[in-house]
Amino acid sequence: MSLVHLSAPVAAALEAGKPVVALESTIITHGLPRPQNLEVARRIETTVRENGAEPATIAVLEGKLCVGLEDAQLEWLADAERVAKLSRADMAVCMAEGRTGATTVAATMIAARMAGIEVFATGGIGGVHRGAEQSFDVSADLQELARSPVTVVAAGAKAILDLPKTLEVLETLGVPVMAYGQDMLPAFWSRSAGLRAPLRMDSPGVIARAHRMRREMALDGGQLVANPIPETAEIPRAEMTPMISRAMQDAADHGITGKEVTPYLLQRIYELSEGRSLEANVALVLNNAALGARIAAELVAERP
Ligand code: PSU
Ligand code: MN
Repeated sequence: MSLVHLSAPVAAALEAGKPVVALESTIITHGLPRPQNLEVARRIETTVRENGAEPATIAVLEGKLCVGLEDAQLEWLADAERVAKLSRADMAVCMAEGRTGATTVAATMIAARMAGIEVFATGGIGGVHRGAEQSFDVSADLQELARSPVTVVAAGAKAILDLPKTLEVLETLGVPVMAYGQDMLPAFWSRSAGLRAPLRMDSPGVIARAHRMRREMALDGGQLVANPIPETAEIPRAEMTPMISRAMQDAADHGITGKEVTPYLLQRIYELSEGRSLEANVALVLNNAALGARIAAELVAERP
């Protein structure tokens, strides 16, 4: 029996060669505040559908690697307490022990690869944390981008990360970083990080072609598409900077380490911005879902 439990609509879409977009579940359990998380998770799925692809939200539920969740499963997950946050290191253990966990970017890429899904949309990826020269905190998402052949659409990385160092590590790992429709690297809440992106891509068709070229060359790893937040939803850098510094100081004061760092910072920034960060987060994730669906549609169209 396959390790991957496909939902009926995802199984049907894959079988028919229709476009499918993978979605992560850590954003639901650890990335967005309750109760808005459920509504946002549903809106992401709807946006993928409206743009012509089938959404496949991924999570480990009682040991089962589920690719595509029923609405009741999504609802349960959004409300569940103490769900594990899974990455490459602990995903198999969670499955072996029959426990429940949400998948990060790294774990979602692994599941997508196992299910034969080539495109994945989310909000932000993990990266090299500020102060990593002391803490050594570098997300396993970066390594995974170098291993699993999935095109990941994100809005760049949050300013809780050190963006120049994140770009350096991605370059070392051989991961293409593609800004969508502009020269500058987007930085999550703002359209520009003040850094040039290594690559620029202007259409879903070219991104799909590059993905296919990697497949034909048998290159390991995926592509990172950095899609800028819509202009109307952008929050100026200057407004976010003090909140980010404060959140980082609070994390240090509370001795937060390891996989708790990112969820702690996200929650703290949400509180400090009085919900303002959430609106921007929702706008950018929906924007990424739409682009992911269009890339997936191009990939399917190009299939021989
Ligand atoms: N960045 C965000 N929102 C998120 C995450 C990152 O802006 O929800 C989540 C993703 O699931 C990502 C994970 O894969 O955090 C990275 O965690 P860590 O830094 O512990 O590797
Ligand atoms: Mn980390």
